Formats: sequence, structure tokens, C-alpha cells
Amino acid sequence: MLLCSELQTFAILKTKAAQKTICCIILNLASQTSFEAMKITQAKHITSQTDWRKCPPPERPEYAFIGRSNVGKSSLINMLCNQRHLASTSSMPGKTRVINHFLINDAWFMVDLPGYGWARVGKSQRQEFQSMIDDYLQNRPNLITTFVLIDIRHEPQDNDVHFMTELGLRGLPFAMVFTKADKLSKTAAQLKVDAYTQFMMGAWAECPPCFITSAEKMTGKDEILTYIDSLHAHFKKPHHSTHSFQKSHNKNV
Ligand SMILES: Nc1nc2c(ncn2[C@@H]2O[C@H](COP(=O)(O)OP(=O)(O)OP(=O)(O)O)[C@@H](O)[C@H]2O)c(=O)[nH]1
Ligand SMILES: [Mg+2]
Repeated sequence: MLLCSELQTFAILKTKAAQKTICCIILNLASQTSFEAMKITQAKHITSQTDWRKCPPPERPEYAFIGRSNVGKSSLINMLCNQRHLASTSSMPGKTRVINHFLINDAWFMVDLPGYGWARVGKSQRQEFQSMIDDYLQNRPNLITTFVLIDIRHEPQDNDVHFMTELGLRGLPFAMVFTKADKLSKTAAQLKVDAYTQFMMGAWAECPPCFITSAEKMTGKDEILTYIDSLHAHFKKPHHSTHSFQKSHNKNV
């Protein structure tokens, strides 16, 4: 369920499987860089869970970061929060294996999710990760948007495309974040994003918001934070929460 409906515009996902399916795409506010970027003054780890029911009460707006293993989700969160070790990173894929909540400015959550597409895990563990992520995405009423991270160097990958299609079919807004832009020249990076956008337009009536980032060079920080700021101002607290999170687990929330 999404609570920021006034921010949604509707677009038709044009894929064969989803013909006539109306999907939500959030308004493209990515270019609104004239706003002064939000400052993160406080970021703290709150909880790490495998079950969405044990996540913090959904009383604050929440933004999730997802993508293939090793794409740079945890590094991006650290970069946005100006901290080196808030989220654990590794050069080996499969570092993040649970749903990690970080409370930002005592007001909203960033969520670091396990990656998908990690070849070395067995089938049953892959299915476990898959259900953990699916259930989380489906059941967080305070999830405003999901940032889908894509390595800027690669062509569109089946699992990313499939994941974004699933989000669209479920009516869950998302934005695309191209990572590791420092690995390419500025021109080459822009060409990659343009090509990806073209590719998306084959399936979507309009492209979701896109951000070009580098955790190494701190690229894209102001744009993403400004975008988040523009969205969570519209968050409405759910009347009733059905989560089973025990307040004693987390006195900070
Ligand atoms: N050059 C460069 N390397 C990056 C960037 N972001 C992340 N990395 C590197 O990519 C590797 C993976 O980064 P993580 O942040 O752990 O990736 P992740 O998506 O959280 O990975 P999992 O938790 O395993 O799914 C690390 O070696 C990072 O240093 C970036 O913007 N530029
Ligand atoms: Mg990670």
C-alpha cells in the first residue's frame, strides 16, 4: 500500500505480459536540483531483520535500496549519510543478507536490502532472500519509493528488468540509480543512461526518475536527498499498524 498517492502519476507498462496493466510511476522530480539539498545530521542503525513483521513500526516514511549483489547499495547509503561504516560493504557479493533499517534525522528510514542475482547461493537460499524481499516490499505501508540500483557499466540485465517490471505490476513506485559512475567518463556515463532510458521506453510509457551516482566521488548525493525530501513531506501516518515489532527491541523508535 502506498500513502503518497498525490505524488503518483499513472503510466502504462507496455510489456506483453502486462498489457493494459496500469502501473504507478512517481513524478519525475529528479531534475529539481534548485532546491537546497536536505542535510543528514544523524543516521543510526536501528535493526536488522529477516521478517518484515519485525521491522520498525511503519510510522515514518521509508526508502529502500535494492539491486543486484555488489552493485553498491550499502556504499550508496554510506555516501548519502556521510558515514564510512554505517552499512557493511564488501568487494565480495552477498554481504547484506537481511533487511537493515537506518533511522535518518530521527524522521525517516533508509533500508538496505540483500542483493539479488548472486550466483553463488544455493537455490533454497536464493528463494529465501527472494521471499524476504518480496514480502517486505509488499507489506510496508510506509514505503514511499524503492531505489533500484544498476551498475552504469552494464547493458540491461534480465533480473533488473524483471524486478522493475514486478514493481510496476504491483504498483510500487521506484527510481533508477546508476552506480559506479566514476568507472566511466562523464560522457560515457551519460550515453549509458540514455541507452538504458531508451530501453525502458520500449516497455514503459514513461521512464522512472534516474540518478547517476558514485559512492567514491560522492556524485548524485544532493539530487537523491532532494528527491527524498520532496517525497516524504507527503507521507501520511497509517491509522492502524499491524506489525509485530516489539518496542523493547528498539527503544530508539
Ligand atoms: N568504484 C566504485 N566502487 C564502488 C562504488 N560503490 C560501491 N563500490 C564497490 O563495490 C563493491 C560492493 O559494494 P557494496 O556497497 O557492498 O555493494 P552491495 O550492493 O551492498 O552488495 P551486497 O550487499 O553484497 O548485495 C565494494 O567493493 C565497493 O567498494 C562506486 O560508486 N564506485
Ligand atoms: Mg550490501
